[in-house]
Amino acid sequence: METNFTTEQRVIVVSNRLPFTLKRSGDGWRTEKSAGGLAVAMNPILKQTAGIWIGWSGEASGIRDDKRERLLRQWAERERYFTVDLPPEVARGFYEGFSNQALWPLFHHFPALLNFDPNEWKAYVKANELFRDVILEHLGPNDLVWVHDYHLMLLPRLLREAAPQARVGFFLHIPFPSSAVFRILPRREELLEGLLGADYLAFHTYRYLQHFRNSALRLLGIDSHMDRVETVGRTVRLEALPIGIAPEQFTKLLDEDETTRKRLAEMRERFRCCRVLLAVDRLDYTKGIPERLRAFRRLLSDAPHLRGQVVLVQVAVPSRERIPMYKELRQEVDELIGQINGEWSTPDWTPLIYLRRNLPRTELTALYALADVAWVTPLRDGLNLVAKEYVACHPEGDGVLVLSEFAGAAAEMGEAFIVNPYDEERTAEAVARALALPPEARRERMSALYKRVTQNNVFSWSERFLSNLRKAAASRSERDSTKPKELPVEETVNAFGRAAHRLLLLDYDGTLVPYASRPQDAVPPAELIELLTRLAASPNTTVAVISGRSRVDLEAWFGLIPGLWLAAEHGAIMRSPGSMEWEQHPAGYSAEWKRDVYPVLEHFVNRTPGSFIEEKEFSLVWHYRMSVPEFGEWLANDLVHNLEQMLAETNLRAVRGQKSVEVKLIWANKGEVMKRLTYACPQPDFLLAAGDDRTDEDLFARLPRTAWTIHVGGNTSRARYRLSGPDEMRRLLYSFSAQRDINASRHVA
Ligand code: ADQ
Repeated sequence: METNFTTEQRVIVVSNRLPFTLKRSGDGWRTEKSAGGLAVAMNPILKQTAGIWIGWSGEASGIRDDKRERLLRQWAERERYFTVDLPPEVARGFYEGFSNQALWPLFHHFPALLNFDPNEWKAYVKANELFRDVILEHLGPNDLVWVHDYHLMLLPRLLREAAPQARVGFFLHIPFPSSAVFRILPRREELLEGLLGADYLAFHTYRYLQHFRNSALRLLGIDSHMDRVETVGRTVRLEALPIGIAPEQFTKLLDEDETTRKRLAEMRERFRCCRVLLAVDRLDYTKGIPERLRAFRRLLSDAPHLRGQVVLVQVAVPSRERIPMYKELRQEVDELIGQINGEWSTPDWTPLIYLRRNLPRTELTALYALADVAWVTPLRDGLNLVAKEYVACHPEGDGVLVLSEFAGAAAEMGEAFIVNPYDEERTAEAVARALALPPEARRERMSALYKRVTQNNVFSWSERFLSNLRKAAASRSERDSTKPKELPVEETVNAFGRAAHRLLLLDYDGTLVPYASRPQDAVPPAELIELLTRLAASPNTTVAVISGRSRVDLEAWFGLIPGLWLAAEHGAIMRSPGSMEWEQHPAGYSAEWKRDVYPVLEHFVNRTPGSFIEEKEFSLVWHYRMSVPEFGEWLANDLVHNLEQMLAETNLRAVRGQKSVEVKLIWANKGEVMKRLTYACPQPDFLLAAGDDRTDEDLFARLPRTAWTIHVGGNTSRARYRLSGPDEMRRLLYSFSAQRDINASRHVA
């Protein structure tokens, strides 16, 4: 399969294990190959981009000798595989500990099996740091770093901190659990933050992506969109991208390999009397092996006509055998198989054939091709490659796939018989139906699956991942050069001090004070009133508070400050210093529209507990700050969408604010205010505007590039500078007022 990677961007693949494992043999060492699907996908990329693979050797004895070093050097020179050396204690805590006894069970929704040990967490952190160190030894400025899986969730952030310009993508091969389960995990925040260090994060399914977004919102308070998360100053791209297989690895064997063809013919002969059901798994509790065996027992008992006519071949490769749970599972499976065969076998028929070992690819392919039904029913699985491998071995469209709804693969394999593996009775029924399916119906389902499996293969998967990573990293670099820079406070204060005419345009909520749950609770503290009073009294200084607030609020809070300009409702009305009158925008105004819009918002209030409507003179606002976050976000999108259609061709617009949707008149925007103030302060040589949300962007857009435009908070903005929050903003204003005092005292002296 041809891929079209450009050679200038080298790919660094990073995964817990390399395609090679180091094994002790006598007093020496040998290399064992693991023919995992990942190597098949990554090797062509490495070849084409002259890339490298970084991972752990899988060897934890702690013995370091010359022979070992020599072998590892060979890996590096011949294959470009570089090892991360994990000391035995780190390796154990990291791999058998936190990765496989905390992350693995919890991410597969088995919270009762979670076994958290703080020392193992420390080992996990340490191992991720050791991976980072090896990557940094190799990292070049153009490289694309592709990190794989749950063992390395801290790595993106560790890399970002050490090499801020690094282009980092992360793929999670296992499910991302629902936020209700994820929150059980100790150190959950660190893991989320670890992932958010990447430029691009991909999961097998939209459901996992959605779970990740919910967790980021609920645990870190970070909002996101379906395709991206905005973190402080950076965008992390998100995508659902199910992995594929390399179908030719199987089809080629069936078409051309003598051993495979011979084995298939032999097995066909051997199983002439029977229909064959096939299950292939790693011996893991997530794969639902005991559940399958019990469903098979039920099938034999409920469908007597199948006795003597059907065989289940269960292939299970032992894994993680040092973890007690896995030993117990092995025993349980052994016992169940003994029971079933003991109960149902006859002298010339054995219902269950159990192969507990790794099979050569030729043998596995022959089995896939032989089987009438593949029985793939994990209790939970990131994706499940076995389902796709089985389909690849049925190009003629025979064979049926029975697939668990809890395998990620179910999201794209709708033509399978989808079952709930916890429902023994219906699973057995589904298998019986699959066996009885007429050839035409089988072909219809299988050919649709075959087409998809061959099209969405592992090569198109990796190509798409890298192309998205490239784009995500490129748009970050572009934004790095245009995004607001940290405000140079001293320089700003000096410029303020030197200026002859100053104009300060200040937003209120989120800029001068933090947001409160209800708008009426964000009352300005006394020191803010005092600060604004001092600033507005400075000679040659015009200060305006420009807010989305109603005139009632602004008047009550700031009405008595001499010299202060007020603009309410985003500039729909303004009050000049000394005047008691508010001036309306010349466009004129009618409130008729509220009659139509109010009921729409009310409908949303009824659907969203904790949300409410705020009515202002010139606008209506739906606030959802106190409602369940993701529900509010979701409805807000829905509301804006509804309103956009309803308000098309009127002079009203629906605008998303901070946890609010506001319907207001087009001309009521902060940019308009500038016209009036330019008249009051014709040629300021110090012009500063500060704000935190989208409505402030209108104002920033109107100002000359030389203005000190400040975005308060961590979002994207067209402002030149940023400050992190209202505290920093007020500190800046204090420094301005202190300058004024210094200047005044100099003047007196
Ligand atoms: P795994 O949990 O390993 O992978 P799976 O996707 O089923 O699960 O892959 C297993 C692989 O091992 C298959 O390629 C299969 O052919 C092979 N295999 C299994 N038993 C075998 C045996 N006895 N002999 C030889 N080969 C055997 C993790 C996630 C999955 C996700 C993959 C890829 O848990 O959900 O699909 O990564 O992202």
